[in-house]
Amino acid sequence: MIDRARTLIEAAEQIVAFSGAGLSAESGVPTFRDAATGGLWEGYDPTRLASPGGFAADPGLVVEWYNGRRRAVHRALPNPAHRALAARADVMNVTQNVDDLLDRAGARSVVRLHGQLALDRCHGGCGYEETVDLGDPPPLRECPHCGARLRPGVVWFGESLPIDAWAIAESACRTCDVLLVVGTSAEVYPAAGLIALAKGEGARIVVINTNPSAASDLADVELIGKAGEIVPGLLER
Ligand code: BV8
Ligand code: ZN
Repeated sequence: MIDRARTLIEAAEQIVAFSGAGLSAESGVPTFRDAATGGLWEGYDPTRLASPGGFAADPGLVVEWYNGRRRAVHRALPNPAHRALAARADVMNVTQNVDDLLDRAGARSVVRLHGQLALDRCHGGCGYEETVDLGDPPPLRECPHCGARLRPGVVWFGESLPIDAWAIAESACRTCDVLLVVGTSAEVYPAAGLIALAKGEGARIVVINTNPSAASDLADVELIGKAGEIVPGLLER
């Protein structure tokens, strides 16, 4: 199976790597579904916290939850899968992740469909945004421009994706020869729709995941295992 995947990759002109929380799991960053398990956030539903309604209901709790994730990302290190992806300048990274591990691994251009933890932006829509220190993230505060609240620069459930990132990702997935699907449950839309889109345009789908996922049915090759252990062998020249 690994050889079949490597053959597809070697024959490909254009390769896109579509990644989710499983890519960063071995770096110690809890996956999205785990983010609410294991201690502090036991019993909190991430899809509620990662939403405008959750923020309106308890903005302090939501900012605390994000700041806990920001500190976890700050402590984390890129793993061999981040480094293997970053080493292939010819592979376009389209990620659902909001951490900065691909950048820290040296990836030059990362297309972020769901925003990033390292930014705060105005929830009032005035356009103000500011980089935050993941190691010492600021508490809930007001926008210096318009007085509305600042919130993490991520895309919440019910919010639309950044237009330019989506356009780049969509056109790359339409034209790629191989789509690597790394560490995602492929349950969140519209991002997960990129897999069927690529397949429909003739791309070969190589899935790398520790478990079967909603991407399994679309896979030409499905490699069950850890991204940090599989991805380097797939991409090293
Ligand atoms: C929108 C940023 C409308 C925030 C995130 C009903 C049906 C279908 C769709 C919907 C529905 N109801 C609502 C919707 C739409 C909704 C949606 O899809 N909901 C899902 C839950 C059904 N989508 C939205 O709301 C989107 N916006 O639709 O807007 C609109 C349209 C126009 C105008 C205005 C509005 C916005 C979605 C973005 C939400 N934000 N993240 C934050 O991070 O806090 S999504 C969040 O979950 C993550 O970012 C990630 O993208 C996503 C999915 O998580 P994964 O990355 O896949 O991680 P997960 O934990 O699920 O899985 C990890 C995988 O890794 C597992 O498979 C595991 O086996 C594997 N793994 C683990 N370890 C390893 C590994 N694999 C390899 N190696 C390992 N070591
Ligand atoms: Zn503002």
